[in-house]
Amino acid sequence: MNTLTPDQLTALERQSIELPSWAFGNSGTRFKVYGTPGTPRDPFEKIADAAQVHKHTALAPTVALHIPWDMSDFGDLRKHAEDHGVTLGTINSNTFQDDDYKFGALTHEDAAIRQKAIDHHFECIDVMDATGSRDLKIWLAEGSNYPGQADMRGRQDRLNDSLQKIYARLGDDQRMVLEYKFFEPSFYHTDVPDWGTSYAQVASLGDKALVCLDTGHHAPGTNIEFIVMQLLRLGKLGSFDFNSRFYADDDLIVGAADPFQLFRILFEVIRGDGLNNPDVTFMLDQCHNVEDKIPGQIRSVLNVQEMTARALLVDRDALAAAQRSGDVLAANAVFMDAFYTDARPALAQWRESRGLPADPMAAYAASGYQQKIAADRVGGVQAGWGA
Ligand code: AOS
Ligand code: ZN
Ligand code: ZN
Repeated sequence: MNTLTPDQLTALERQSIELPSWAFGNSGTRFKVYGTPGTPRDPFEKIADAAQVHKHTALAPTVALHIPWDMSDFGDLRKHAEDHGVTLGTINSNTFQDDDYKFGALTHEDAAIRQKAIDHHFECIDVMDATGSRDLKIWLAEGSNYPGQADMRGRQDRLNDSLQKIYARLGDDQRMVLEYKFFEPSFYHTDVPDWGTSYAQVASLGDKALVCLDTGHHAPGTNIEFIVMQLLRLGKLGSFDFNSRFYADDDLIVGAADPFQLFRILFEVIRGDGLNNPDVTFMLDQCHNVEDKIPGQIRSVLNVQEMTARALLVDRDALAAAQRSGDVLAANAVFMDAFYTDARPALAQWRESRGLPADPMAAYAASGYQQKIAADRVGGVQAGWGA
């Protein structure tokens, strides 16, 4: 059971996870942002750090950028990424750090402010042209705090109008993914709170608009794997933002809080042909507030790989037979057998056979890179306030 078949190993070899540039910057809570020695001072150093994750795992060949946090000469940044063995991925827009957006951006009552937010997305599409990125990811911090404060219906209509304009600007090979989040920073209503709203909005735009599912953006107890199944079934799952949470949008290391949930999600990904499907981007959206960032990202991609391996181990023929015959406990046992199988020794051996470190965490620690950046870099920046 704990031996991975050649087909399963091929699936694992093809697995690709996109890292967020902001995971390498300092981050924290509203109470305190702790600095970490060696934190990147600009997007170029973030890319160099992300490349370390790929170097030790062969799992993370692309890096997502955030505009304006990662504003640079994108021709140079693209070349720098390629020189480091990675490429630039999803471009994330930002309409949540400007005073004009206090009462909304793409939904704002004032047409001039809406246009400013639309123009920002046009700028992001220009960046995509320069970086060669395919996806524009939109997460909106818009909503209201008190009943009666805002006309929810009017905002939904204005949102659709703004999204139509952004969509019309996309190139033939470009896509838009619309992320949902049930609350925060607004606490009464959010304009894109759930997958249904995101789906309704993107479905009205066209084939190049899809849903982004951030695993931390649901109410406690939500059956996230059901949403994964449904979006894959509808052909509308464009991307994941992987992370884990104990309480709200904690942005902790994926698989740290609930490995079984990650397993269940990945099982539905495999069941729905979403694994290694170029139409579905597997991104991380995490912050490392107290732990070192590069090993935090290495741990994260390994967690995804380990749970993917376990999900691949589910005996789907036996599961289907038990499901067909109504054998509840046998079906559950097939599922749980795979979940309880420790794939780590097999994965370590397999990594070594491919010229990778058996233990990427140990290999990174031994590499001296962390000590080198701590000595070389002074004055690293906070995620969100980067160059
Ligand atoms: C915010 O809660 C969302 O998860 C965003 O995807 C993301 O964390 C933010 O836009 C930083 O890029
Ligand atoms: Zn996210
Ligand atoms: Zn989030």
